[in-house]
Amino acid sequence: MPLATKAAGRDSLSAGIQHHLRYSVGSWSGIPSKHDILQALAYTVRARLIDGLIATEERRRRCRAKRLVYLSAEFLIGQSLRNNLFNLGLLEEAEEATRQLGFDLREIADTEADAPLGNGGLGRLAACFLESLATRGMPAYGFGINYQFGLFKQEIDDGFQKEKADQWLSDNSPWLIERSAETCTIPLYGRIEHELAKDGTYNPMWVDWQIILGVPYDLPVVGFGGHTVNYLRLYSARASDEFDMKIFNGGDYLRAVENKIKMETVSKVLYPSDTAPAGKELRLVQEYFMVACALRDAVRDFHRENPGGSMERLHDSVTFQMNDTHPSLVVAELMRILVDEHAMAWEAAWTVTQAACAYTNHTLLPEALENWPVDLLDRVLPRHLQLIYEINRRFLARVEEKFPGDWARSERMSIIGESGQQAVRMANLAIVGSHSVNGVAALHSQLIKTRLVPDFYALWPERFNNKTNGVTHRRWLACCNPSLAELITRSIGDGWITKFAAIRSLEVQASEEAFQQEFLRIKRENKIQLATLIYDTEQVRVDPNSLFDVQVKRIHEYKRQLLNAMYVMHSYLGLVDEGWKPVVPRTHIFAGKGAPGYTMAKLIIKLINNIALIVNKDPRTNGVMKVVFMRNYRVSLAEKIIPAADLSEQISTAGMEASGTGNMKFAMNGALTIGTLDGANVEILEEVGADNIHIFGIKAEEIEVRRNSYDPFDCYHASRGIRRVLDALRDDRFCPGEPGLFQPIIDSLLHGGDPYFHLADFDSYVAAQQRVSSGFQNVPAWACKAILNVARSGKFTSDRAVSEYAKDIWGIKSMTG
Ligand code: 26Q
Repeated sequence: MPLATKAAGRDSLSAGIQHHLRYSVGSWSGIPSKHDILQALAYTVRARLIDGLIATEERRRRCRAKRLVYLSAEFLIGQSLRNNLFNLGLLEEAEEATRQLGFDLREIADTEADAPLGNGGLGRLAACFLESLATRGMPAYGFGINYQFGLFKQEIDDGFQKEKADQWLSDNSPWLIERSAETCTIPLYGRIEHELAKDGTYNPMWVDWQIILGVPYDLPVVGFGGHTVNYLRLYSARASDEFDMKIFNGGDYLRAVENKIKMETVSKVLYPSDTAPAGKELRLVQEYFMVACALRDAVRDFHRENPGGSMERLHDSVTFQMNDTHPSLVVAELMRILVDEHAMAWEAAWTVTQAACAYTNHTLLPEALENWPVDLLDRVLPRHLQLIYEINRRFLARVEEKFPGDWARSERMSIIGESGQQAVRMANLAIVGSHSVNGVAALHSQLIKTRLVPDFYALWPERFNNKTNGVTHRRWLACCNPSLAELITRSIGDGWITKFAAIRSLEVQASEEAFQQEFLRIKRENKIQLATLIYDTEQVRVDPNSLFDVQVKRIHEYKRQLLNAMYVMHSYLGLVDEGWKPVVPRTHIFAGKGAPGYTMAKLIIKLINNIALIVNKDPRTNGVMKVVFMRNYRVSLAEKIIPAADLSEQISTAGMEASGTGNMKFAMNGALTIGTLDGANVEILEEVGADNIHIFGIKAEEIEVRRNSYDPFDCYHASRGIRRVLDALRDDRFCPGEPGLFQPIIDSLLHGGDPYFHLADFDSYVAAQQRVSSGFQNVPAWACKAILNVARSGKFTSDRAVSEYAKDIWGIKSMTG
């Protein structure tokens, strides 16, 4: 019998749901649960996606189009149902179909668990890019790891963060399609046998390696309009049966099982830190596993599509984009494949590698750069270490040519660094092995050149470029804020959904009273919904008329949630001790996870929770202020919080936040930013204009200058406000039953030199907050500014970002015109 080739997806959604309720979910009697409906609807949508995948793949083959392989250790997908329905144009039909079954689509969609395969900004950026690339009809694919445990679930116990494993449906999600036939085999460990070839040349052999299997799972990524369905390919690690059988036949059954377990740990868990921690072997293996699987896939495709073709033109078929240094072993693995497996000459292989690879940097903190100890690499990937030495030898010869005798420079630029122990500097490897190095906001890209790697910039200025981040406005405005989306469409048509620059035509509405009224009504409605959620999850009653002041993001000292917390304490102490009357009532909303091993981040979470408890139970704060820490921040929670925000807190120490992307999401939903001149805030200021944003604080260059002479005690003595807050902390006013609990915070701020300049920026921050409060009193003026933020957020769509990458770096084109 021939294989079914008919597109399955043309039956109605209702028919599909009925079919899948019976045959996929196995529910045939009684009333199906919300979860049953979710599953059945997801399976119905999955069939449509598969039709799209097949059609897109055929189109790509026919065009022989160059493609992008986006390599990332993280893809923070969140929920999929609503966005898939939206992009397929099926939202209304799905609403009707679920209504007929007695359910509300919103409730069904809310039941879906997030796919938590990322820590924060970097992982979410990768997910936004895939959606924009599909919408633009680009042949672009994500490659990563199918972690069985994604980022931990955050519980709050007595104000402290507790981590719980989040076992999402890595092998049973309706969105994942297992592709066992494309399984690949990855060697690891082993040793090098130093041999000479017949002609006397050195011919090292990598022997005695172990094998891991990479089983791909594809998550379809549909673009708006449904014309293009690309995929994100996530690999699960499995033990090889063949390898097990060898041990097993040797009679050692238990060793065979142990080995299987060991191999399968490779894709077990996502590392929950968003800065590079001390080099852990498992993480290194993960990074190699992902890269090795992706390359095998690319090479196999190349041979399928260019039978007999020479790999010397590989870079005409594919570009490998490294999302930070996590996939930077791609440089060594590609060289190994070309030189060892395809017997290509070194120079030719190097030309291909550099032309095929590109690197995006996401951090300016030197301590967050990845370094892998040489001994560890030697044990796990001995052949790759050899290749890295050879890459480095040739590279340093170039440096010596250009800067003869400058040993200090060579030391700084060397791929192998010497600080305590010898280690491979992955950023240096990524820069040397790429034809493009980009930062993620204008300021960040500038600081890469002047502060992070000036020596590399001096050698290869043409390699460095900027690609300011963006977010998909379909998820972050159209889907998560449907009422505002509808108002926009009523006013300017629906062109903005695919051409977000068109959002600017809203500008003229900003000062129209009727439009302002509508805008404010929607904002208020979103705030009421969030207030209900806050009550349901945190049992705190908040007033939708108050100013919703929001800081939601990973908890980090450089992001300065502590500065915000200090302002909250300042307001509270002013109210209860000094009798200040606040200008407007505020609700201070926080959410975010701290890395499990990051003690200070976890103490800041505890501080915010203690402040919330004390402020919220004090009758003197009634009707004036509330503080909430919402637990378990994740994509789906962000989608509820952001549309309800009035004020977006983007207050990192200048020069430390590479870009930020939350800042963009808030602006497009009509929140005003209070922020430092850091990351993309600088560009948000440029776009929205100084009247429509609240900028404060020391600038990046000044921070650099002041770092040597800064004494936080000077600020303490000079500022009444700082003293009031720190003295209250010292006197345990925010931890009455837990004396000394927050001493480490005081120590860091005063005796530890306040490396993040909280005290230096405090007074300027308070002054900016005062401007915010008085601004909020003037309702029409505030609405006008908020609307202008929406209207002027056009630059910050990831559609623009991926088009710039496609043109300047990847050399890929739309297949849909
Ligand atoms: C590295 C080695 C070992 C274990 C973990 C890691 C690791 C994991 C995640 C290191 C860093 C990350 C994530 C970094 C991140 O999210 N950076 C953010 O990227 C955003 C997108 O460009 C920017 O907007 C943010 O400014 C940046 O902080």
